Amino acid sequence: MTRPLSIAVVCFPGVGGSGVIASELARNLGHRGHRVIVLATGMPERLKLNGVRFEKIEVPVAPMFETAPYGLAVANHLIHLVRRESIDLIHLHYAIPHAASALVAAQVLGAAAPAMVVTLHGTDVTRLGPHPSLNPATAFALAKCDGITTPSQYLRSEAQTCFDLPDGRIEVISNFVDTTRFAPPPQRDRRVLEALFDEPSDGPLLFHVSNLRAVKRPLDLAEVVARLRTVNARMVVVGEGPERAALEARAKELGVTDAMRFLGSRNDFEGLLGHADGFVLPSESESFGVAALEALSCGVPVFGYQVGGLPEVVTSGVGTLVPLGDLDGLAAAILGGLRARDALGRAGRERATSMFRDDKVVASYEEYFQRVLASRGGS
Ligand code: GMT
Repeated sequence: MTRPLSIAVVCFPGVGGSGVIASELARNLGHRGHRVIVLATGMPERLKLNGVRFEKIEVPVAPMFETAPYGLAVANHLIHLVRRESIDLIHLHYAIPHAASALVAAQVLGAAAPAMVVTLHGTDVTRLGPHPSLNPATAFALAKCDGITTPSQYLRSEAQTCFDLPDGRIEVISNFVDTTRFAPPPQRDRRVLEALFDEPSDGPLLFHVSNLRAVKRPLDLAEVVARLRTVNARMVVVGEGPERAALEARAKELGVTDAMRFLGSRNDFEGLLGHADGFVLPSESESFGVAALEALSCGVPVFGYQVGGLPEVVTSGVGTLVPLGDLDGLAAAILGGLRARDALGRAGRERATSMFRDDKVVASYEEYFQRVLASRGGS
């Protein structure tokens, strides 16, 4: 680290990966001596207990607003913050609407505006980015900000096309994992997960964590369990989301309700995850896949589809990715992976610690921030 910075972080507080990464990055930067303030409409789950300063963004409601003016509230909060105290850099997670909020704040603040860095996370590029109601202003705002990052090469390429950004404009800085918190248990014990089910069984124990949105294709989880009924596979599902009811209904139709356990939203799942035989992530799109990385770090092989940036995280020695929607292939890959479970798990842990350990990646962010500041003459 060169000099300590004052950094404001803007993120969505929900259970999604962008909020997880923003919170963990804020915590790590704080530990490395930077002054960090996180701004969001609520305290992000992963920020709780982490001792990072938090400010709530207030979004006014009024009878004439069909939807609250969140983007404008972010811009104004940033303006007040910068007028009140010294801020070197504002790091905004998720481009929509944060890139436009940053642009408005920078215009109002003029010469006093700090450096603005936007991290693109996924659907801000792949789903929302091309929307005519969002694209031109977001592309303009991104062109004006001081730095842009993506967590994968895949998302960089998509973002360049979507927002018409030139080569070299986007820095790839991967997502990361706390390899101490997400670590293999000293002794793998299948009874830890078996205890969650009514009946004991010797079948494979699978695990899934997500916010159960349609993009995660959660119904495929029940399909996979049904295809692995012959070996008595069971699955633990952590997370809450709009598709949970549909998933439970599909599990019932397929007769696998007893083989699936829904634990709801919880933040302490790492104590369970390491005892699983495999992690299943059947997303149809994933810019990176933080949940997959957390599984690798716990020494658990990952199985999913060849989509987006997932192949940059899950390589062939640490799990298997099959073509999107190939449920039979996915079930077969899990069965095959079980035979090499320990070797895959060891290689996954090694990959997580050597490539994606939090302190290494946070140092890359630090270096990038310093470069951005130097390029505008601020360091
Ligand atoms: O883009 C989203 O869907 C939101 C975001 C989130 O908040 O969950 O997820 C994305 O960002 C994560 C952190 O960078 C990535 O690990 C996820 O792969 C990515 N999700 C998608 O691309 C669908």
